[in-house]
Amino acid sequence: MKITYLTLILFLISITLVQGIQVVKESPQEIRLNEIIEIEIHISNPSNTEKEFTIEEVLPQNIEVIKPTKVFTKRNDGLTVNYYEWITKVSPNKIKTITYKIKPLSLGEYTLGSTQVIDNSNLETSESNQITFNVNCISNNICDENENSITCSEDCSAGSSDGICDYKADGICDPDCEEEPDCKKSKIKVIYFIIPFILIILIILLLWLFRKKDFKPIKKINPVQPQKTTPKDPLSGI
Ligand SMILES: [Ca+2]
Ligand SMILES: [Ca+2]
Repeated sequence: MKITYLTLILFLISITLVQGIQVVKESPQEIRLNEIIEIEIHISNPSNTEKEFTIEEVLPQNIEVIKPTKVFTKRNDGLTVNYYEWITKVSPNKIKTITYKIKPLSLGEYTLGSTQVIDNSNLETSESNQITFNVNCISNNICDENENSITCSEDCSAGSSDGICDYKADGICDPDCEEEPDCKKSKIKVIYFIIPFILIILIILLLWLFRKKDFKPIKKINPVQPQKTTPKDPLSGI
């Protein structure tokens, strides 16, 4: 009996999940700097009635909005964030796609959090997947200040001075690492050279000091002047 009830509950849950709206977000995985990226949000309405949704998409920092140009602002975890909002209707058993365009202003990885989709008929909220994409450099054969071996592998070789520590034993001492297998060896070599050098200098210094002490100039002793004696008159005592 218990098994029957459990099966029924699981069946109802599965119906609810299937009946729930699906929100899927997608974008290209990488673009070049100064390019515009288009993001698509697909909303499916599996029910037999038309539904109206409010869609909220929080935008990442360091971007320029391209289309639509109108953004809203709110406080989120102490930060002021920009977001898009759309109110749209989706026909029964249909999928609607909403697109927007932004222009990332810096190199590196961007993350777009989940899109919030609220069913206005019952205020149930659905969330999309998160997505990430990379903004790569425009190669000019120079490892520029804002570039590194991750964002611009064409210009910045691994192990170079680019602000990223490439910790690996590849025969290159990366100057960005505090410790690195290839840097340790060279440090040990320097120590082996410096310590004997300092010891030799100390020995020479000590020898010089001792020598200086042993050869102190002898104080001049005034020679004893012979006392002048007046010759006695041999007849004086008589
Ligand atoms: Ca460059
Ligand atoms: Ca480096």
